[in-house]
Amino acid sequence: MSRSIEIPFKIFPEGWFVTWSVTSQCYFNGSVEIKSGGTVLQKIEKTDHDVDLQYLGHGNAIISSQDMSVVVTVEEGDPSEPIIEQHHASMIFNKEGDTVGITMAIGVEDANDFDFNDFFISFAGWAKKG
Ligand SMILES: [Ca+2]
Repeated sequence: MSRSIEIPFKIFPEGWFVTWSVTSQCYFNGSVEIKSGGTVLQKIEKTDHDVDLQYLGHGNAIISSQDMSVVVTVEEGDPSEPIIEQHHASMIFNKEGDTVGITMAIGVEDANDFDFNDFFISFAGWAKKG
């Protein structure tokens, strides 16, 4: 039985260049979907029981909607344990004080040791591409 969580966020303005990368240290199989405006921009999967740090993938997009979310699905484990997360965000400013970049990181917990490293998704969004 799979368990999942959807984490919505609206911190990147429409039209920004948003990049992401995903790692895992969990035992279970699962997936991470990056969405904008309800459309899945990328689905990144973990398909083994290796608990060593794994780099699962990365991607980028000019986002068409500020309404973004991450969906983390874990295919195994105790179905009574909810998937939970903690996240933070910060800004990068130019010398005039304008916001030129925003970073965000999401730590996801899939069991009961609360290390929040089972899936880790980091974002960097930029007002300007290239
Ligand atoms: Ca954990």
